[in-house]
Amino acid sequence: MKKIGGVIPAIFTPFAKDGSVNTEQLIKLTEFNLAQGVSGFYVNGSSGEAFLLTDEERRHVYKTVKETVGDRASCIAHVGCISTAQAIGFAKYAAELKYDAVSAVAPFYYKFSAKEIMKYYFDIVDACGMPLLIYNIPALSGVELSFDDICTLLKDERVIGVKYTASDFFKMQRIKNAFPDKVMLNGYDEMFACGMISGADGGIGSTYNFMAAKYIRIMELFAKKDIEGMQAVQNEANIVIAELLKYGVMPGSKAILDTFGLDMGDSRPPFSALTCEQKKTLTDAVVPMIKK
Ligand code: MN9
Repeated sequence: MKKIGGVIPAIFTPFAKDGSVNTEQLIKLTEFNLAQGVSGFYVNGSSGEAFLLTDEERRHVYKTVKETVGDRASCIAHVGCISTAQAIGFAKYAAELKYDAVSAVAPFYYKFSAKEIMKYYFDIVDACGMPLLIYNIPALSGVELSFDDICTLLKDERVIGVKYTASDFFKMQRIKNAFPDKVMLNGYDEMFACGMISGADGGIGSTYNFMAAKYIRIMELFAKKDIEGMQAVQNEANIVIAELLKYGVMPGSKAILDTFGLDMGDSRPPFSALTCEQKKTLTDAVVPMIKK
């Protein structure tokens, strides 16, 4: 298994005019990310609109990204679903494709008990034999994994770490402190520097798709203990993110990537497409800061 850490984009899924997955642009976006110097890929996560894809499309995305990356960076397949069997199906496919690890959001919607959620994770690792990264994103999943639940999972050697998309840095720090050898990946890009200070080994995020350099820089500055430098670069990223959030992360990011010569298309309904005017207002406001 390749070492997982550093700056890992949660890759977006480009769509063609007819709404289908745009394979050519997905390959181009993967290469674009590699050229930015990213250390890995998180495939079919929230940013990839995984829950808006059919099973067949999701498999196609795993395959396309992994075949494009080859051995040039680590690849993590997000396999999370409400159904354990469906998640296992994706995890087995990721194993076949030689992904480095799988990751899964907690099963959501039905308010499963902690016991049921623990079983879901253990069933996935038992079935696929792959290292697993817990995906903790309570704001979207509605499932708050407790400190104790996360520790129970991390005690298993097959559970290699957490993608921590939450702003409770006290909890992040406690987890890292309890399991210093497990990988902690920050989830909210706007809090990347806070995550680094709280013990993260890097991050997984959507805005890395177009401004990975800023996060790579924050990691370098952290290594040099240059806190003011970290603040300055995080501030640049946050000026962009504050604008982006007005339009929605996926639709807005796709409009930004279009200005870099990619053709990302619109996000899938029920996300609404941005108007040409909205795209222009957003990109005029943020692209100079991204390129800074
Ligand atoms: O987990 C991403 N979360 C989602 C990572 O896509 C829901 C983040 O990268 C956020 O998109 C980003 C903006 O809030 O921090």
